[in-house]
Amino acid sequence: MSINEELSQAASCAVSATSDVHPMEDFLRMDRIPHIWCPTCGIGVTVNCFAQALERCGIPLDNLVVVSGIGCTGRVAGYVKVDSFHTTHGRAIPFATGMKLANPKLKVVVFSGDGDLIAIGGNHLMHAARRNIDITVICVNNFNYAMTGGQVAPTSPKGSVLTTSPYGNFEGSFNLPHLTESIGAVYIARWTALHIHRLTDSIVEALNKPGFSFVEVLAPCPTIFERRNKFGDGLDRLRYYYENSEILHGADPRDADIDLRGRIIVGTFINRDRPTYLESMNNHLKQKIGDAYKKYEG
Ligand SMILES: Cc1ncc(C[n+]2csc(CCOP(=O)(O)OP(=O)(O)O)c2C)c(N)n1
Ligand code: SF4
Ligand SMILES: [Mg+2]
Repeated sequence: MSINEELSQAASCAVSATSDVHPMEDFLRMDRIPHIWCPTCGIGVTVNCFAQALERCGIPLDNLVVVSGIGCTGRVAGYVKVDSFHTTHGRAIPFATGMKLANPKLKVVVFSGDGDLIAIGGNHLMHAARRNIDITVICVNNFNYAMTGGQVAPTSPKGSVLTTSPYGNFEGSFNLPHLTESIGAVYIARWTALHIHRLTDSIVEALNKPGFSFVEVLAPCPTIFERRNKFGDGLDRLRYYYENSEILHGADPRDADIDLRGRIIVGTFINRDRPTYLESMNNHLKQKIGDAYKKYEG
């Protein structure tokens, strides 16, 4: 596919459809549109991919819950037409964990930003992945705390110019595929907002994968990150992704570091199996107390 075809597909996800009926209307709360996101922000593209994944994943929507934290990405919970919860900053994962354990039949999806999930919520991410809690986490990584004006985040690449790093960020940043691989996630993929088909496919795979699955989406934030770092608007950033991203399925996540202006490795890095938290608990207690233990199914 040419850059122009890819860009026009991505752009058509970011702006309203020309017909009166949006193709994803069954999955979105159209009464809440227009949404709050800036033109060419990558969050809208990601929501569109998620809606398409919901259409394809085969999971009954009555059984699916979306949980978001706080931030521009955190507003996703308000636009999806499923049961959804807009929780406090950083606490989407513990909230989701509680729901999954209270009702294991639910498919629980956490959809939030890099600051929410990796900074204030980083500890919760770590323990949910370690325990292999059966949830899917979609992380929109725009390399900053956008909603609060663009503070530096643990995901901001070295050299990033942001509100709190006017001379460039000097801290090292997290490589999210490597981080989540080392704490135990069973499915890990990274795409950019340009890779709409591959991102949609990965969300479908993640939704159907038992255990802790993690999908990182590198998304333009034209209003803050792209502007301050002189990357242009969101479409310029998509062009940058086109020219600089390389698909390497199965690559070692340690090689997936992000440089401010360097090559970006994307793909499905990890797809492995291990017992979920509830499977481990049921097996353990069955072994310990035998027939006295009634399998926990919620
Ligand atoms: C306890 C608490 N601390 C700080 C804030 C302020 N706050 C709101 S959103 C946000 C960062 C959001 O960043 P991210 O998750 O990356 O979302 P984005 O806006 O970039 O999509 C912060 C620090 C808050 N709402 N609550
Ligand atoms: S500030 Fe950035 S992340 Fe927030 S809506 Fe605007 S472009 Fe998107
Ligand atoms: Mg962010």
